[in-house]
Amino acid sequence: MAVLDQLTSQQAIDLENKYGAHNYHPLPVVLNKGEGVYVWDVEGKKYYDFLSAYSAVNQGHCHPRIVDAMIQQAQTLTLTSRAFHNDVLGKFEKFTCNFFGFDKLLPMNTGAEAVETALKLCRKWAYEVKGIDENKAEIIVCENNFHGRTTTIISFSNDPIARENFGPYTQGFIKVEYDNLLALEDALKSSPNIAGFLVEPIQGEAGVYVPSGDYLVKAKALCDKYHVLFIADEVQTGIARTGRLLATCGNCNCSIKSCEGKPEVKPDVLILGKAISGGVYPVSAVLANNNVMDVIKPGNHGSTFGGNPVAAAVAMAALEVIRDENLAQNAFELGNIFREELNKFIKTSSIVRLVRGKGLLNAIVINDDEGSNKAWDICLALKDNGLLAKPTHGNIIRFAPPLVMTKEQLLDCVSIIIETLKAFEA
Ligand code: IF1
Repeated sequence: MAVLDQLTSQQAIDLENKYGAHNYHPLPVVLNKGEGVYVWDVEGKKYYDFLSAYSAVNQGHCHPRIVDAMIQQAQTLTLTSRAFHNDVLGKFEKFTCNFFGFDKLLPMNTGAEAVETALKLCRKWAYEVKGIDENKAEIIVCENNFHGRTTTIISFSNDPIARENFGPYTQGFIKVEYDNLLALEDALKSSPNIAGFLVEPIQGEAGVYVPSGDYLVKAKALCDKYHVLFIADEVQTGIARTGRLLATCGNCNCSIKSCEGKPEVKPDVLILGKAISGGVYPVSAVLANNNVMDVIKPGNHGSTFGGNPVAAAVAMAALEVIRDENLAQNAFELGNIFREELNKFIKTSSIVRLVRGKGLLNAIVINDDEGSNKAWDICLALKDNGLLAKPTHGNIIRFAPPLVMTKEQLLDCVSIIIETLKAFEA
């Protein structure tokens, strides 16, 4: 069989099982087309995508403006490496720095690479600016974090599945309870060698945990007090997903109504990925002001594809779509409707404990113990009913549709979700 012959779903799954590493357990659906909020499987069944490739497809599948930008650049110049300049990278760096309000940007490809970049930047700043003794830098992270899958990143994970048998582990990290300012201040006081605090503004993979309203603002103030870098991992929460351009919403240049009057937290280091490219191409970036970013000198860090012309062109188009289609405001408004409708259902439901989230990053907690398969079974039933979602941990189902969804489509999805959940009521 020629590899490109049209496969049935089962044939596609069988190929992956035989020839692919088994590093995922996907829902049994095989997609071959995406457009806006919809995806189709190889048998032609249409679904609402309620995962958005883990918030990478905020602008909707195959957004024409982003795809066109990719095609134009791909037909012109795809990769120069950073051994030479090209005529797109500087434009991307300027556009994105102005978009988010920072002096400089270091371009990478994946979220994990950007997190690793931020950790290296923080350590170098600690030795060369803060004056911490060599090889003594400590970075504070949160329990139940998810920041990617490199050896260093899983070294400070407490998820056994992500961490087991990948040792020896990288040192120099202190874990504190998420959303606990006392624990954070104790850690900040514990040593003169604290370099940074790496935090997700909402803990996505842990189950969409939204911290207390003043947590991020007060955590940043504590970092300033102890001369420690506040590093925001907005790979999943950024790019309008939570109803604001950034979940930390720090002095960016947006004019989004939903940002008015909200506390501003300006990270010292901002980590972006996923939807910075609209899910069209791997792009990530670390942004900081000169007092931090200027510790990086030629040869200190980089990557073959980091900041390549296609990535730069795609990312500018993807960010323009976020701005021009007002997607943060749409996420803000639709997110409120989503939680309001689910809360009405939860009042009389025995199967759902609660709904939580911000903007269009939400999750429901199924009223069953963590180890049960009920969340998985519900996602299988949602699939049969035309909506794709997947559990995060145990009994939590994440709901994160593309931000281009209309109110009518959202209400249609709410009724699919509620009708599906009703079938599991005791
Ligand atoms: C998987 C979820 C997991 C991230 C944050 C960095 C990264 C991610 C806050 C790394 C990536 C992805 C990875 C993917 C599933 C998904 C995910 F939380 F989004 F659901 F795993 F926890 N910071 N999240 O969420 O970015 O290197 O993947 O580009 O690895 O299974 P990446």
